[in-house]
Amino acid sequence: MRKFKFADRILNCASVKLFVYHTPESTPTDLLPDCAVVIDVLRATTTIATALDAGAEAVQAFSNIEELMRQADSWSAEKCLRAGERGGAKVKGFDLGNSPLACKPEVVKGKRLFLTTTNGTRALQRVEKSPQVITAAQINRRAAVNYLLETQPKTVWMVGSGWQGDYSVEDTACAGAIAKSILQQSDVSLIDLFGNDEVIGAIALYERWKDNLLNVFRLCSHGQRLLKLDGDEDLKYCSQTDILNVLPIQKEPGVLIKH
Ligand code: 3SL
Repeated sequence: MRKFKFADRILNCASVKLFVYHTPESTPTDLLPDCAVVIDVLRATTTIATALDAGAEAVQAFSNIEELMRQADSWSAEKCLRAGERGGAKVKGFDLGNSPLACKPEVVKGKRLFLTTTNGTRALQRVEKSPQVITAAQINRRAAVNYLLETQPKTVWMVGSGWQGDYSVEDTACAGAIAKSILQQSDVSLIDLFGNDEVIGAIALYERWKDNLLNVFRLCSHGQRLLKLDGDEDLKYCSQTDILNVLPIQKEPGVLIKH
């Protein structure tokens, strides 16, 4: 990833408009943004960032298991890992589930992850035709912010993955964390930056929980689901801020590589 120093940052991003959509279903169907930021903190976009940081060649996302199997079967066996979950649990017969903690360099280095998840991969599919698509999570928030400050897309949609059409608090909190950081690092006014009211709500949510993200992850419905699957270590990992300097970016529809 290309790094740039704080002093190099363009601090005037008056032309950037941020929009937050809580779920893929709530995005407009007749429009696309200049840049889509797909967020699934628990856990798809945390796993994608971790896998790429650990040296995976790419992560290819599928909403459909049959299509994933078809494409993975045509890939060289030693460079392919089938990964994914349904209801949080590993898909039967797959190499990996959707735990970011399983994405160790010795497991994923040089390999392509063929990944299917309940919501995150659907959110990616919803915006895959946008000119720029990146993914973000709490663990790589700063990398996403830096990219947006550097490239200054005119319209940015931060799309939470939610859970089967319903709102997920952790995705909106992460969108708020990104919006807040952009606001702090630019000289743009609130009114110029905010594209919809959801941005104001997302920042307020993040401000309320920013010192206690793990607590809200343990409280929220998907956190509860993961705790029943013994997922507390995943919650702890996913709740950390800015621990990875990696930015997943879409190079072709559904295929994410390290920027
Ligand atoms: O829904 C998704 O995309 C997943 O991230 C859900 S889970 O955390 O793997 O259960």
